[in-house]
Amino acid sequence: MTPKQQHAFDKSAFKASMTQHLTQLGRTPETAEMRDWYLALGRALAEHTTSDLVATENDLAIKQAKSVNYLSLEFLIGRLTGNNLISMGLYDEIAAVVSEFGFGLTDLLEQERDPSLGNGGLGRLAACFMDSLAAQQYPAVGYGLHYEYGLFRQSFKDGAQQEAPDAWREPEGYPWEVVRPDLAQTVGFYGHVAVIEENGHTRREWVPSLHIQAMPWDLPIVGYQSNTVYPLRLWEGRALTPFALDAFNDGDYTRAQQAAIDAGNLTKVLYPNDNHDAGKTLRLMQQYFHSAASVGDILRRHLDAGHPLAALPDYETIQLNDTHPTIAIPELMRVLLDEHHLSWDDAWSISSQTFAYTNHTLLPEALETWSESLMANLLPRHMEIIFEINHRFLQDVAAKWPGDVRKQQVLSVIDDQGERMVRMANLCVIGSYAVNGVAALHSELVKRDLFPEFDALYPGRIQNVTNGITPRRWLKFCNPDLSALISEKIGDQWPAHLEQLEQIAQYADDKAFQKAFMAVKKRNKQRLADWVKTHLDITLNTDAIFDVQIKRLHEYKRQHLNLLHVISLYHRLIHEPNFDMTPRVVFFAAKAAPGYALAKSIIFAINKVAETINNDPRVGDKLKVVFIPDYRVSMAEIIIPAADVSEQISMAGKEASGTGNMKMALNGALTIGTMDGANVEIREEVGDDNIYIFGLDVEGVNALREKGYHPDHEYHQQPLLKASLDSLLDDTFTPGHPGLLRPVFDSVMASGDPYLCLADFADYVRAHNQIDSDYRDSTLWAHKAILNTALVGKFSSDRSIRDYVTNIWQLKAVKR
Ligand code: GPK
Repeated sequence: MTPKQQHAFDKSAFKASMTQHLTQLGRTPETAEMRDWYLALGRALAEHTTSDLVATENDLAIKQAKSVNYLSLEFLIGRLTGNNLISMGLYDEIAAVVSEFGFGLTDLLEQERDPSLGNGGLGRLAACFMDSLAAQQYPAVGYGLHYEYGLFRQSFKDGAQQEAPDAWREPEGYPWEVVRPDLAQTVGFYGHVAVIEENGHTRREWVPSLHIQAMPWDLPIVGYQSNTVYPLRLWEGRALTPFALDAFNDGDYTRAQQAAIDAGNLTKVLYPNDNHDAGKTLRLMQQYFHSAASVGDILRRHLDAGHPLAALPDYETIQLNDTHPTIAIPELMRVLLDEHHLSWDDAWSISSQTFAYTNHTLLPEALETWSESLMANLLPRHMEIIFEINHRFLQDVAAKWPGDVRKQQVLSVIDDQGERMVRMANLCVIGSYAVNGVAALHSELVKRDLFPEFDALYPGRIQNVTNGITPRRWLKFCNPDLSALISEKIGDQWPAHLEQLEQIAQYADDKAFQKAFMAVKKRNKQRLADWVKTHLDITLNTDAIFDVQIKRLHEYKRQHLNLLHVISLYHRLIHEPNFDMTPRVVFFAAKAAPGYALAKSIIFAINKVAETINNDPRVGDKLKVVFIPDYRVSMAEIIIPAADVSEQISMAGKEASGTGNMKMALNGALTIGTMDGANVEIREEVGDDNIYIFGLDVEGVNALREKGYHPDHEYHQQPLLKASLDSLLDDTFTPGHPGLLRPVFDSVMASGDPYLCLADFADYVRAHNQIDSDYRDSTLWAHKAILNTALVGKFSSDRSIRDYVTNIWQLKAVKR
């Protein structure tokens, strides 16, 4: 691995720098431990990326070009050191340096704690997009929050999920970040709106009663094989010094004091919900804090570069990663109206040409709404501006559909059925010049089911950009052996041009290549098996099918359907004397939101089933079930290269895209999946023979609902399903304690099986049987696996970014 280097590498200077950083940690090369060496390495490398970051930031060509500002409450970046070494083209050089100090580079890299500043796919997508922006040198800034605690760390106690805080920077700080006090912002909350008379005009101005400082921390996003480094700018909430107390209005003093205590808590912790809106005040405070600081910084950059306000859409575009940063729209309006004294029409013209919005879900429980009274209290001026936006918008609706009150009701930003709520998605669609879904099917459903009236009102505004993944982290870095094998055949340019992998297809039936490809897979399986042995003390057979489901725990993702299949295999192994199956290890990894009781019950059930099966001597090594705790990016980097089968089994219509599906296919796993999200497009690329599609599609789901769905019919008609479900009620998996797994049983029986697990069970079993038999034909399997790697080049996030650039953002690359 020797991509071209951006800077001449001076080995002895670098060694001196590392020793210097050891000194700053109070260590010498003699007393330093592994962790000290890792920190010294990170800090020594960060000197280079920081100087490239500052140089990029000061590049006049970039100031004169258009930039994208990616606003996201989550950036699930994962460890930076290994990846940055690859981007910097220094991996081998640093491995040599580190070995001269007596260490292995991979061991040192293991010292880094993952910055888990996101929940799942949405946050990881933001990280892949930053990587692809930098690789292709499209000017960009990522804006996020500097959570003191990332996503909780997960462990199991008697099979039940336990959560512990994730102090990812403790205790020495994170070597890659740099604080930028000169760029700090101040953000207001609460207070009132003052009416100011000024030479015959009245204007309105917000007088907040609480101010919180937003301190930016920059993480370097290093462009692959380029010296372009963009900032991922994360805002930390800090209480202002007591001297600012005079800003407090008397009447609000007590409340402001209480809020001041909250100030230090503002960015303490990431909300651990995925695809779910919990509606907590502190969360809205985080959202506004993030938006206000980011909008402030964007305007500062724009004005510092000497551009007129009116030209903002020519130089800056703001991408809203889901509705979480929606409040940036009224915030920009407020600044333009109240601080720069623009007219409404001028301000709206600027704002509505600046924002674009990505929708990541159709799940009703994930669509954010905020209580109008809560918002009016926390952000009184923004609430006024939202009313005005809505008032003008509803006039357009009335003009388009005269007298149609229902249209007004569904399109209004305010939901007035019951407690009055602000619908953030509606505000986004109204205030953005482009809206996109994240896979072809999803974008169609956004138009057809979620926003049909908006699509009629604004034809062409709703578009599709299919998600992608960065090939640097998800192939080159995490699967070095496969990367080397590919480069041997097609050269080493593919990490920046993933469509070139197609050239691998010609080797799909080449015996020697098949052998080499499967040998790599086997080594990756061994690496995972070793991890499992060390950490979980379970011995695995690497000849078995490694069947993998890794993603957040959610009913719609149907880990419990997978569990039912596992139980059915166990049942047959025990009860059918002639049952023969290809050995299989079923891997799960998933965190459940701490407040999501059923998700936790499913985790508990999987753990109990695993315990029973893994310790039943009748099963031998035919079947093992492994739940890997504390799923995170660095764990994914070990699991994904080892997967034979990728489980993408959401109920059709529910998974907007999925991106784990892309990662596993790229690493040569075959997908078993429904016609949902990006599975549809993966099938288009790899062909029907190289994917296992099962179950109801969106139309089938709708038809079944229409007709009336009765899970108990499935239960009574399918003996294997019934037997599997019944074992959740007795004490098969919880010896001496029958009934502990009843919540999972009830979820698909008494609760009506909202995600149709039982309806899809039979076809899921059929697809797995096909996998079982295909895997035995190792030539056939190798052929299919190679074609998966070869044919998924489309899913590079470089392509996703080019789609955004061409169809939405209109950026030009600035090569440095
Ligand atoms: C969607 F709405 C949300 C959310 O709150 N969190 C999240 O991770 C995911 N997502 C979708 O569930 C995935 O299908 C999709 O691939 C991913 O966002 C990125 O678009």
